Amino acid sequence: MTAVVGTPLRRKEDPKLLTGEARYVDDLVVPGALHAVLVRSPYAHATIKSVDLSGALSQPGVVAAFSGADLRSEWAGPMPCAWPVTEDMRNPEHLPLAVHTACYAGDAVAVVVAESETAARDAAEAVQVDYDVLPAVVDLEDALSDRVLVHEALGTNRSYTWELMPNPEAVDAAFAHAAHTVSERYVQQRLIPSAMETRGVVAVPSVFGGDFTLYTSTQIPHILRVLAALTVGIPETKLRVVAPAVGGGFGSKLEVYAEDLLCLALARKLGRPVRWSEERMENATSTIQGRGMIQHIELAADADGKVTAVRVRLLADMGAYLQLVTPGIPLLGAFLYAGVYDIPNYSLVCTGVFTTRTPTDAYRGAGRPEATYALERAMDALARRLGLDPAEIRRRNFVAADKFPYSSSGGLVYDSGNYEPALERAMELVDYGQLRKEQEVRRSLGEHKHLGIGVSSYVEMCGLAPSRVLSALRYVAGGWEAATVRLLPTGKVQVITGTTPHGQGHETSWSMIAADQLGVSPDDVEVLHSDTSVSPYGMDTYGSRSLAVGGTAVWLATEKVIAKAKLIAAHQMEVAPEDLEYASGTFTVAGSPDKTMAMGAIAFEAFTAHNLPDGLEPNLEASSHFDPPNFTFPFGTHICVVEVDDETGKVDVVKYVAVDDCGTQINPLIIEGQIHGGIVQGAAQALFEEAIYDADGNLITSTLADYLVPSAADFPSMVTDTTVTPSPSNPMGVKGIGEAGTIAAAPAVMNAIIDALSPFGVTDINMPATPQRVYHAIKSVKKGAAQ
Ligand code: MCN
Repeated sequence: MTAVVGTPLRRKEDPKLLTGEARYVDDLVVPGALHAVLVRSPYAHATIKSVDLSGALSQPGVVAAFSGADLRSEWAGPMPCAWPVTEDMRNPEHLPLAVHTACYAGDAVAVVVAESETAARDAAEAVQVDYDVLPAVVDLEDALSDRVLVHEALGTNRSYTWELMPNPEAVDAAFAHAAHTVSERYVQQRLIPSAMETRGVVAVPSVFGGDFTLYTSTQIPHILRVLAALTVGIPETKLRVVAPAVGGGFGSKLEVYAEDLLCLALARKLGRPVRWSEERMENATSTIQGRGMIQHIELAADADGKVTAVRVRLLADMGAYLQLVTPGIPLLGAFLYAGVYDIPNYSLVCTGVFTTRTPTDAYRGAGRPEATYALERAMDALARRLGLDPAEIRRRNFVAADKFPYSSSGGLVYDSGNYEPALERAMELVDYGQLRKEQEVRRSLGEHKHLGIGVSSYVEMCGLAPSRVLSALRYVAGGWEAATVRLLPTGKVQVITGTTPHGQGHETSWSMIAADQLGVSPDDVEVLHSDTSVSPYGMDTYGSRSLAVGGTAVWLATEKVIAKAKLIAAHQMEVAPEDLEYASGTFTVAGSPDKTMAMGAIAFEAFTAHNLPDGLEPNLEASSHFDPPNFTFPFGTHICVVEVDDETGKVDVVKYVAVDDCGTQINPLIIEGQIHGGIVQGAAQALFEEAIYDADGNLITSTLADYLVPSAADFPSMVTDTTVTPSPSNPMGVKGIGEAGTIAAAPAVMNAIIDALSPFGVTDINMPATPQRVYHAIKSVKKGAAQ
């Protein structure tokens, strides 16, 4: 059997997904199911004086309606936040339905349950809520002043202040002695994760068994099971959580949502299945949002442009409440503000702030795009200050290849890396020297379309995560992953994984790993996942962890299977186990190439158990729980080329080159797909997407007509390449790739735009760089120069 790992195998899950055969939550037919519709606050901040449900209850088909007060006794605990980042973090009470105060436009205040979705929607409009409108606070710096308190009881809008200051005096000294410094302020606008499938839930009770099945479009069935059990007060053993086909999540479905808990509580209360489907506009206001941060970054450098210190201050927008990992998101980037550079001194302070807006939480990259953005923009600012080419300033500061494993001043140990070849390869692919010449020519001719070249070198921390490190960061769960590998009597293979794919191709990747290890075809491997009854243990999918942790668990389980198979083969062939050699699913007696026994035959012997070694258990199956010793640190360089029209402000991406390194590659085709999608998502932050709120806290980009999600037509074909630097953090040497494109792309695009506009003296434009913003940036510097 030829090895498949490393080959671009097409994804085996795709035919079902592409032909409509896959079943999403909304496709599930559940007889007798009631439909829940939530009544949401139209105000960003308001006291709930009363909720009158009578109008709804009198509508045809309505079975029940409840206010937050009515359901209060249903909750065994508040909505969970699993990451109390500091001991004194302030976490306001958060219930699935607000009782006293609505704290963002979209906060749910009542629920109507009816025989049909239409009946429930009509009746929801008849619910009368008497609000006392309170002032909103949408601006982060304004929120910090505590002029308006989001949660009166907390007495402040600060949730926490988290510091990473190994040696603040050394940082101050580096700045005091620096030949050059730059001080930049960047805004990470809020983004709306717009998965193809909006959220959906069906909770099915067993009236006599007292147990519940929760079908939900989640990335985390395992984590949800534990936390829903605790919040709704259902014994964990009575709750099964199933994530059927899930149409993307990008972090937004790494969450315990009010609707999951409400459907369970309502199913318990009413004794009937209860379902809920999210509308696209609801998705904009009531699914978590991403980013939302103001960043102050300063770099100190010597006369040669060698950076000696980085100092960072962050204001992170929590939104109205702390969701599952809201406070920890900035921390996932907080250790990476030195990035790929050997910067000896480091200081960072992050303040988490409440505003009357939709809660924020994980969105593709979660903290790491923010860190990479600030650093890569600041490196370009420093290059301009010194008159150096952006590529040259990076070369002068890269962590040298012989320094790995590298202990960063941010407190991480980067597992492996070799940064310069990725930069050089990207420059070669984009034809960097030629582009710079073309840029000069265009400038000298006074053309209106300006060429801009943006470089972004990144390293990220993924493969979440060593459980002990998570504990040190005060995260309440572990970071291990589980897998079971089972040989069936016919020699086919079953892999049961604790990961929860929702677009990443795990069925294919895990099949490839098991196939090579056990000498079968990937088609002979069945991968089971995303159902807590089938895979009872798992930590699910996020943080580009699934391959490095979950895929490794699969690999380790196959090793155990092979070890047991060896004992059976040796017994059957009447030789010592040490005399057997193993390759591609076949044991061969050393020195006797004709004496072989294949894995399929061993599986059958293990199944019949007629002739096994004394004391050996029947069947050929093994489980593994892998807790990695370290994160993995993928890296690379992306180069974006733009044309900016100074008469219209329009930006066109004309070329995009990405060179990424995710260690050993399982499936290069999947990797390429992940990079493509990731880049467009990152570039969309730079060019198109922004959740815009008015001063009263209303989201004014709540439809896909107002919130610009890019299409294929908005982006040119990308040129991708990879380098391969295996990770020592796991036996296969793999690193994650699911977020890399997003992490690298936004700074590459923005650096390109600023590079194009540097002759005008434009040094910053807030994202997204819309034509209006670009145009006004050019006009305002021209005006400034004329004055
Ligand atoms: N892979 C590989 N070799 C490597 C690295 C990865 O073949 N060296 C393959 C893996 O086997 C897997 C895929 O690439 O099939 C992604 O693996 P990994 O980097 O481990 O990421 P996860 O599977 O943990 O996916 C999570 C990641 C995150 S955090 C977000 S956000 C994201 C992303 O994946 N959301 C996605 N990609 C997405 N893709 C889709 N279609 N939809 C989403 O919601």
